[in-house]
Amino acid sequence: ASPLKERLAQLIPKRREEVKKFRAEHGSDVLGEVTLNQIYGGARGVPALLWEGSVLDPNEGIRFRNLTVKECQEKLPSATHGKQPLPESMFWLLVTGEVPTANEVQALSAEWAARAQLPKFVEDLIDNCPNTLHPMAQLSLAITALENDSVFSKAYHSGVSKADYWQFTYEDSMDLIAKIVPIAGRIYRNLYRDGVVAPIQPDKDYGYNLANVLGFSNNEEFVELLRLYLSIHSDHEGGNVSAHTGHLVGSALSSPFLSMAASLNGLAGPLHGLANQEVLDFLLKMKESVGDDYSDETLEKYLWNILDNGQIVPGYGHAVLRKTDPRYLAQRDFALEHLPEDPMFKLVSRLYEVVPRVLTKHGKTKNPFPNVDSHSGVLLQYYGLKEQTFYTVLFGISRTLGVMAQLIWDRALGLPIERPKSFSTEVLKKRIEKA
Ligand code: CMX
Repeated sequence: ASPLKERLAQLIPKRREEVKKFRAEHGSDVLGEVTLNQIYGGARGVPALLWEGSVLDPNEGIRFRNLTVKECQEKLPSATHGKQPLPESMFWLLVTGEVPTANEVQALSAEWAARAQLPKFVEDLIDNCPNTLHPMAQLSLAITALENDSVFSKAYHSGVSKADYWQFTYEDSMDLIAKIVPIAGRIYRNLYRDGVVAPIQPDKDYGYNLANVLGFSNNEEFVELLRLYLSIHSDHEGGNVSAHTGHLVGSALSSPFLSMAASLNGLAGPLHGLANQEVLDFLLKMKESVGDDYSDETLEKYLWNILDNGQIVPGYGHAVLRKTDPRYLAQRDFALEHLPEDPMFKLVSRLYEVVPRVLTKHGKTKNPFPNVDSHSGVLLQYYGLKEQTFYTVLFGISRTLGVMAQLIWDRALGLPIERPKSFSTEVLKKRIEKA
């Protein structure tokens, strides 16, 4: 039996009752209005989605089930000799709203390791991808292919009761979280190494196993970095492209595999998760150009050149955040502790001082401060994971935790198919004239 599934089975009936009562009492209460600019402006700020795992405050940053990044680092169980939260403990928190015990976390590690076996045809599918196909496209293909063994799809077609959908969503989610690790390992080892993937260790945790399939598990510091990375990239409330896409596609009762593949395709965009790859490209080019000259004058000149060319500074700005992302700060703390003298970290540090000033003067972006993607690349390259085209895959593994946690609740609460209303410009004009 799965302790997490047992806990969920206790929590779901209570939550269903709570939501039923809440809706009965307040179902017609008004939470906001929508302006024409919001319709043309990416629905920014429109309150329209349910998302249980996390809520984003523009100034404070993310809270996972009401815990800040720092509180998660303090409260969530870590590895025996580590101090970063184990991604298992983050998943438990996102799903249940509760901090798990060390035993509960260990049971999750063991369950994920036990479910990690890949179907042979999925391995062949990855092996047959040309090495020119971006790792995110390979990841999405492989996750889509896991549909072959979806217990949710089978249960749906065999006519199970809607009240039980969550159980099958749970089973697929657990398989997906488990299998995405050897999938990522295979993509990495095929593209950048010898194609040999280390087996999943049944007695090790998720972060260790990810490091191991990539070929980096002999460095405990890197394993700790991955545990931190996987925990903090997991969830960023529901409106971002990857989270919203997973939720939307799942609302059509597409399986967790099909929903997550769609989510990953959104994460692969340069304005979203691909920004971590773009940041390292940007830093390496900048380093080549400025050498060791990190003076204000040289860095500012370089940045203005980019902006004057109509390009963006990757890793800076955010649709919701208006201050420095606490996930950036958690990674900065890690760097200050483990690689304070690394020249690339020093460049990132200097940019943290210079870019906000330049972007503020430039006057366009609503948030001149760094986001999560601004920092991850320099940490990974320090430990030898230098292939930046792979970075978004790591983000994708982590984001799977948040999207799956919500998908389980979507089905537990019986949420319907999503279908917001759209209008043409002509119809909008008519409605505005009438108003
Ligand atoms: N560099 C230059 N210009 C920027 C900018 C940046 N880093 N961030 C925003 N702007 C510009 C926008 O392009 C926009 O210009 P136009 O008016 O010409 O279209 C203007 O400032 C206003 O944008 P905004 O309201 O501040 O930002 P949005 O909510 O539209 O977009 C985001 C948010 C993240 C896409 C944007 O800040 C950006 O492109 N940043 C760089 C890419 C990045 O780091 N993405 C990762 C975000 C985190 C994640 O999802 O992983």
